[in-house]
Amino acid sequence: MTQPAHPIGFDVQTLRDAFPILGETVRGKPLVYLDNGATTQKPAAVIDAISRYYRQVNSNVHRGAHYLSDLATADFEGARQTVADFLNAAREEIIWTRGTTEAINLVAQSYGRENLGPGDEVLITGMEHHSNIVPWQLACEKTGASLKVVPVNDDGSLAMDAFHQLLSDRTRIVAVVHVSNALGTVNPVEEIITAAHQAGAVVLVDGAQAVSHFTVDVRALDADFYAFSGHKLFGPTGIGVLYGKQALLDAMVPYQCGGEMIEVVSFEKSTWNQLPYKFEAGTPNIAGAIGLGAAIAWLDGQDRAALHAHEQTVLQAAQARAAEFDGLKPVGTAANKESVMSFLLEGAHPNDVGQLLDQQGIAVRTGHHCTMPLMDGFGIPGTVRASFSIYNTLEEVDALFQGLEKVRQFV
Ligand code: 7TS
Repeated sequence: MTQPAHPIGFDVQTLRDAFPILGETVRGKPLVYLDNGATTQKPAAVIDAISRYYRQVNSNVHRGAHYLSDLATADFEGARQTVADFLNAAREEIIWTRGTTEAINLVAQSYGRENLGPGDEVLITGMEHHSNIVPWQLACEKTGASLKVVPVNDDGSLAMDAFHQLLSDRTRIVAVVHVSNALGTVNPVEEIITAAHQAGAVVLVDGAQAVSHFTVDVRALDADFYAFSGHKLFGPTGIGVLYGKQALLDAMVPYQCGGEMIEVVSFEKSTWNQLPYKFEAGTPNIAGAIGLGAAIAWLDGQDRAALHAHEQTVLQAAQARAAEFDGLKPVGTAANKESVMSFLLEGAHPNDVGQLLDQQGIAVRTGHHCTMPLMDGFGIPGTVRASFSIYNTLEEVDALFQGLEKVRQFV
């Protein structure tokens, strides 16, 4: 297949050259990396920023003790400003976390425990990742609130009629995934946020699978909380972001306690530091934050509309091939989708398909994708998931389907 025409300034090969790992071979075959939902690869700009930090800057932050400490603090806080600009938020509203999981736990344990009580409801959807289910279950157990779930339609879209019916003046919190990791469905978060606010609820959006595909403006969305992970946005692991509206964060109690997050400590009473430090106990992941800042700066330097158009071209091509492939059953065919193709192959367990593809150098993920209730709803144990990113090509789509042809000969 030939690459389609893209707006000037986008060339997938040039883009691939920015990612050192894409030139690797695995099992003697060129790497075909289609597991971007799990984690994306990192451009040299990110790897270099982390290396430079450890080689030339390494010091603890906010201690003001010496030259390198000041430099590390400036880089670390500069990265926070980069994230704030990326989301159209204020610097004080950006809390560093380990990732999406920790960001959601922070809100559930702090805002949730403080604001929920018997009779209150938390509304989530049937397509949430476990990390946007279990923290709410725990918060509900501890407070006497109950968890309600918006069902998912057969095509993997959200049952919006049911959402509007389930939303009531008992709903305190709505927690919803922006883009489903298992299906690729893009949820109508604008509509959800508007309705939730009318009902008096706050909304947390799990943006783990969204921010790498399209721009997110938390103010335009009017999201109350927005969470994402650095490693799914071309940045390092171990760093993520919780955005929260300043008024909400100001009113919340700390989630973890220790150094950095306090103002004054005595044995009688301690007081909290200002935002965002109130939620950042202990020495933070300084190199991670700097690496994530570098990832966003790198992404900002790209034509994001062109990247998105390319991703959609690759997804459509894959889905078109899937529709013609005997015995392939797609899982998740909603109209509005990002770069995820989940499927089953007749007569083959997803894990076996994954292993046979791996032998051909093709990396996909198989299983329940940390969405067991969603898989239960479809009556399946899991799927094979090819998840694409900006650097995947139509040749790689060919490789995937050639790989699947071979799998079919085995099963
Ligand atoms: N929410 C969604 C929608 C996700 O896709 C993931 C990770 C998380 C939350 C948790 O992110 P973490 O960085 O805190 O772990 N999803 C996947 C995946 O689909 N395959 O591996 C991890």
